[in-house]
Amino acid sequence: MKQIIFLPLFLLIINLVKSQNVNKDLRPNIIFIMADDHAIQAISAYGHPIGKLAPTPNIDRIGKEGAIFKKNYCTNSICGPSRAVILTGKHSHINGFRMNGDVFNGSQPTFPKMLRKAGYTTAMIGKWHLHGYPEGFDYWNILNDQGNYYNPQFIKKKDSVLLDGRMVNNTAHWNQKLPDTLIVNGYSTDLITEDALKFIENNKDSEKPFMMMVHHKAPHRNWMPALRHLNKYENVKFPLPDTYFTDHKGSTASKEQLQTIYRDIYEGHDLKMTKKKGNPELAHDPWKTDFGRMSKEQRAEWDIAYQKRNDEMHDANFTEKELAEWKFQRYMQDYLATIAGVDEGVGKILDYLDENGLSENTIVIYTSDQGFYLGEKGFFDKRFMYEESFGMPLLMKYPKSIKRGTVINALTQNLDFAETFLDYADVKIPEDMQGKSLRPILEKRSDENNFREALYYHYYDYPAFHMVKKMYGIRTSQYKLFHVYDDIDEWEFYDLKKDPNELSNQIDNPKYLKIIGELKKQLVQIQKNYKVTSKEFEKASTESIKKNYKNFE
Ligand code: SGN
Ligand code: CA
Repeated sequence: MKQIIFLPLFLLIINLVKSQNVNKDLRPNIIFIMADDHAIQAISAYGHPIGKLAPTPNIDRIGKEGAIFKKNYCTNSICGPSRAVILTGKHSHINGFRMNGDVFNGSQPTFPKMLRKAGYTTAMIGKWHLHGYPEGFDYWNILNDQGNYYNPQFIKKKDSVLLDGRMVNNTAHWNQKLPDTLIVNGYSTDLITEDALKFIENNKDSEKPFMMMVHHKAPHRNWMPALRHLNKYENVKFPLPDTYFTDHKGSTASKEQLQTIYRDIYEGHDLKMTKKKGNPELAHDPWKTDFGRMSKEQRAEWDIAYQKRNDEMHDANFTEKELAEWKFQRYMQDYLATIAGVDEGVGKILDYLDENGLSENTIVIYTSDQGFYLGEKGFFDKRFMYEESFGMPLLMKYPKSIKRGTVINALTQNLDFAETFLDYADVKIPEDMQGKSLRPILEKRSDENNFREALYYHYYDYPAFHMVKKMYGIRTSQYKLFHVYDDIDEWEFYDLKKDPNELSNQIDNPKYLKIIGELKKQLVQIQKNYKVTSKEFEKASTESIKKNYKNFE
């Protein structure tokens, strides 16, 4: 009797196990973690003195267990555009999202859509900022617009129904007041991490592989650390960049920007400076939504953490120069303390993968949407084609195919991410994508020196916040040439070996005449290859644009 019951049960179990093995899709899971405005200088694996004082052990782990890219760049150093390039594998002039505030055309092919079609479960959690709801995801839970650090508003895939009446062509009306029910109490970095862990938990036993994008708000302006990190760096003195007080000789665009720490940063909103000693009321704080949304308890803890330091500042009677230096320290302390939260989150995800036997078959990527200034040339923010803002951190691990401790020096770009993900998922890379899979160089199957001769860059967002002018240009392994245009017509050229800080524009140096001539030709060629047309410059008034681009198309 017993045998009669147990035999079918036994066969059922055997079949179940068998069918699982047969059906299990062995392609790797992909976890794509991206921070917002995380500078290379602030990741300790890159060896910069700032990173050493504020280590990021968990982010570094990705590089140690896998690869670190030393020369990775964006194509357009600003949030939305970088995200659109990453999704499409196409430059801004092709995917149509040139500057923040544009609306992403969600009907175009993107790597998440392709992965989903090829059998992946796809998710997008955190900052999206493309002014249109995500498409191509089984699950999404995004911050509204830029997002806030404290008690942020999240919109979930199902919530979009609530807003349906206000959606036009899949465009969320970002400025409309969203229902308060979408506010989630807590700290944005932690909330995003928790949701990411939940998603892995829910999908780890599925037959399908998953691709999850975990996109943090931190360390974006106005740099509000988690309560547990408010005092983390208060006693650390960060090295002031040699170029902090530069006069920007040779660069009108650098002279005319509005992103200088000691001039343009908001003392209350950004630096949490108070108006008076002994009073927590903030100095200049034009937008009330960041502090105004904190609960009474959060705000009380916050005020206590800053009070002593702010009072000391009031007592100090600084000279102008001393105050400028003090502002740099406060900026660094807060910026880096928000990164401490991100690093802890990365650690939680890596630990979860290890503890659940998922590490071997999961690709983990860490990057930022662009680089950022930590006081170099006196700046915060990004946008310029100089190294700090043009460069992007990139670390990637996949134990199955990437050797521990791999260092990549090839010129790579965010333009290559989509192609890389598709390649690892065995999905054919569409021919009209403009980047290249990084897989061959990661697996050392091809010589990284031949990966790419030159990078192309184009920034469009002017006139706009921070007033960084429009510019496009080219970077090779040794040189950088870019044209600042529209209400100006100025070229900048740097020999990066001789002048890594890009302080001395050599555009008129006769010694470089031949090299500059060659680079200009190469720039026209690279624009042709990437299908840049004269339309791109239609609105620019500069004569040299008209001269240079009339023979396009
Ligand atoms: C906000 C910031 C700017 C920043 C842009 C774009 N000001 O406007 O400093 O350059 O976002 O950043 S804030 O005080 O409102 O934060 S991006 O990363 O989204 O491109
Ligand atoms: Ca950004």
